Amino acid sequence: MVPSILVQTVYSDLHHLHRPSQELINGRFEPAHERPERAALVLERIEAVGLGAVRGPTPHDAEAILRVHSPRYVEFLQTAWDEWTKARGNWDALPLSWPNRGFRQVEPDHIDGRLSYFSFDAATAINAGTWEAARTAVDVALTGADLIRGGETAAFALCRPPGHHAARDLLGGYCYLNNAAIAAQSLLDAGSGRLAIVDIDYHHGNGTQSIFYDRSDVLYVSLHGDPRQEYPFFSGYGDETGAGAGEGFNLNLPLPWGTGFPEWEEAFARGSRRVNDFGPDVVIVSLGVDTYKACPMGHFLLDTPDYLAIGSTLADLGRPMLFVLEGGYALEAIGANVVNVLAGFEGG
Ligand code: OKP
Ligand code: ZN
Repeated sequence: MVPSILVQTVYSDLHHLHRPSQELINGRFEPAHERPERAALVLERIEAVGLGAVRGPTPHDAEAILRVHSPRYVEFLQTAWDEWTKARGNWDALPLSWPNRGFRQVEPDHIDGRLSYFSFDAATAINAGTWEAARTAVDVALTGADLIRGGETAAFALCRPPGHHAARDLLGGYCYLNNAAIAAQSLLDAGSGRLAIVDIDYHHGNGTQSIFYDRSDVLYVSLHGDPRQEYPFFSGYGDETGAGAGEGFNLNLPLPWGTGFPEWEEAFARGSRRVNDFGPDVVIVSLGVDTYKACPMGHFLLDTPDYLAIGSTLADLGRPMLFVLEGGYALEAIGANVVNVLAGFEGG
């Protein structure tokens, strides 16, 4: 018997250009967790188990990015490294203070101020190749969207850096450009009527939520660590249900530290029912595997075989599906966990 569906992967080596050296985490600098090996290991596993074909991205113009991100922000991302090296030197750019409560929301002139204005944490460094890598990750996601538009049942955009924390004009959480949101908007612009984004990364996708918060053509459903305990802390609560025309089209399912697969699956079933009721033309899955029990970044207890079940449940939605890679930092298992979702989908 041949598998009913093969998931094609879109991948580019250019993600290696983004290689932040360190991040501020838990009160100290540590080697960055979001590193090139992550994508390399996922690719290696895909090739080892023989999923669908792996292909490179096709270039898309900047227009698609500007449908989601502001022109000033995109200009900042493109020029930040040059300005930083002129002002500071040949090491990663990081912000140090933010326009918090009571501060002016203005874009300053100096690179230090601009880094702060366009970011929300100090975990998300910019190096020489960050822009090109982030820009290429968008091409990877858009090429995945093209495959779906061309009639494929599913495609996997092996994006790096990830995207779901990036808002219209904010970087953070290792994210610069919101790959999933840009792909979603491109599908809508090409004629899809409605679209669901199912975010199963361990962290709340504050960027994706905020981009579509007041719209009813994109349903955002997210399972994640409860923001009372977990990053990004200021987004992802259950009472964030959408605004204006978007009221009712945002579903957050926060779960406490220590959540195991039975409880996760129960919340996932709730999210899936909402997606079914919505009836999207396409589902985009923000696929993070930092829900894994040994992920250094997460406090859920999912195990490698659970990801097969997740893929199979996603197949039950019966919709064309674009998988977009987000987080997952347990290098020893990232390949198996990501590929299990895709293999579970193929078998489901
Ligand atoms: C990116 B993605 C935890 C600090 C968290 C940033 C996490 C970014 C996660 N003590 N720092 O959603 O996987
Ligand atoms: Zn995450």
